Amino acid sequence: MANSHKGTTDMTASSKFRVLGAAAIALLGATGLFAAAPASAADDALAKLKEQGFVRIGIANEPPYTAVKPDGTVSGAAPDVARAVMKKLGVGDVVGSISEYGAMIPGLQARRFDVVTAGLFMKPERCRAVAYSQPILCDAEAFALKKGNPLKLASYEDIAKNPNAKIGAPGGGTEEKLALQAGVPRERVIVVPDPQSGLKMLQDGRIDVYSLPVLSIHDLLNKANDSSLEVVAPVKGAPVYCDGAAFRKQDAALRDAFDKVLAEMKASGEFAKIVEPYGFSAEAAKQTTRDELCGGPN
Ligand code: 6CS
Repeated sequence: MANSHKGTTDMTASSKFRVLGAAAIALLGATGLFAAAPASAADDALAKLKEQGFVRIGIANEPPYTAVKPDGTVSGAAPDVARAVMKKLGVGDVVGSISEYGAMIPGLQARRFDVVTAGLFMKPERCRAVAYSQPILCDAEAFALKKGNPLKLASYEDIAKNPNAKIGAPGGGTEEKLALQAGVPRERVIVVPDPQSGLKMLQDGRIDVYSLPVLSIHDLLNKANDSSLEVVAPVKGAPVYCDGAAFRKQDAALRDAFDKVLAEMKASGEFAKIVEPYGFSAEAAKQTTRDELCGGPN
């Protein structure tokens, strides 16, 4: 040890130290004085969730992706998949925390929740901030608008071109981003907190079009039962997106454990049994990968 204090550059001394060190470690190991090999990162993160007894999931409240019943129970395709995977990993249940889409990643990073399972679509800018699971729910984009589509809106570009057209979309959501990217001025892109508010704003004429993914818009209008409204889907020129469960980057090992179970459920048919009653295609999620949707490894 003295040599190391002297910082000797004598190779003989330092190599002797190394040999002595190795013998000492072997001796200590034999006496069991060393702690067991540290658990893997996934084991650590999982152990914490098991101890907690539930996994805190970031959600919206946008059926059929996510839904919170009046009694507080959480359903929807994304939480149901997360609940099934986590159960197989030994974590009892999910506790939902409602968030605006634009606040989900900051909330995850601030440890308000353990994972986002909300239909948060994979896009390169989001993939830079989180560790996504493999794809789960895929969908195109849609418009809800007045029957007969009086402003003839079929794309986000059509909204940009019409100086009177106002679009409602979730704050920090994909549809807001697509409208802005298509050239709709900020003042004509109205942030809508949830589908019920979007429906009301459309019915009151405060917006001319409300945009969400296809299954969300159909769910909303089927329940609204309002014959003065109609759906335009898919929105011309908008991509089909897929979400994944979004973990903190430092929880990539937990994400990998989640992915292993998700792959088994996709192969066994259990995944399809959960998502397809909600209208999602299990095949669509199997046809693509996280790396494709992120534009590179995530
Ligand atoms: O990921 C998003 O940004 C979008 N995902 C869903 C399921 N609904 C709207 C939101 O903008």
